[in-house]
Amino acid sequence: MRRFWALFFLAWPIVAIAWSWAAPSYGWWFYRPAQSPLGQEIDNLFYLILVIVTTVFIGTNLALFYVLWKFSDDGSPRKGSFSHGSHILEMVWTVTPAGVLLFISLYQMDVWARFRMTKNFDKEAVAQPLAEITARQFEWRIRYPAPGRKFQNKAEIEEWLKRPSRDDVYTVNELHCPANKPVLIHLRSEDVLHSFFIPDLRVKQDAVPGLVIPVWFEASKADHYDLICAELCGWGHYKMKGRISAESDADFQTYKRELAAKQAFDGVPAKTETKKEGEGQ
Ligand SMILES: [Cu+2]
Repeated sequence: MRRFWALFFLAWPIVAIAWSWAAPSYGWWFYRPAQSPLGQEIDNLFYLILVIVTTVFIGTNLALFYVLWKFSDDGSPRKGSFSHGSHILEMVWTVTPAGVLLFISLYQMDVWARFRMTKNFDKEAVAQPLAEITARQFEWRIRYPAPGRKFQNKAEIEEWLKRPSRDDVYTVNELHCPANKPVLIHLRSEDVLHSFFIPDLRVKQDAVPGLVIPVWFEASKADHYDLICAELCGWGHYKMKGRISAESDADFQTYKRELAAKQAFDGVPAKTETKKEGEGQ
């Protein structure tokens, strides 16, 4: 029994490693590898941090095991020794974690800058934004510029963000985009804080009332991706779910044209059909 605590602390790293080893084959890991180039780099950062904390965790537990095993009370009379601390030891375990944190913060700067800093965004994506997305309780409202519309300059985009155009195309919860190239959306919120989250692409950005936030992402291949809200935004937060359909550029243009035609449909059948009806009478 006197060895119990030593074995107890030895068991945890073993359990953790065995668990982590088995997890991917049971589907208890990321449910899908990142489906975007930047997402893969974010995963690499995650794995780097995982390796660091695993090393520290195993090292700490082994040290704990050693001390508990070696110095547990075996009944023999021994005199305790009292320590008032060690300056060197204090320095080592303060400077080492500080160094590790500094390394991580410098190492991730490049990925962060590419994801967040507007000056690094893809120029083409910035010049022709895909859509404006307005989060509200509890849906994603999407506004595309008219099919074929090309923005001439930044001022025109700002104007478009301030005032909707008559030929804009609207939809809800179903965002289509071209695959294999960076696209940019302008994110806003109509009511409370929401969070625009595409887990497969490792993209997450808060939608903040009063702000218009540019967010870019790139889907590596034509596929469907979940779009969910990652900020508890009210009773219906759980159902604030959309879908991203990444497709070929041509398919995307067709989709937008069809959506625009559906929206412009006023209930009167097209001219040729009207004529036929007239002929029948
Ligand atoms: Cu929400």
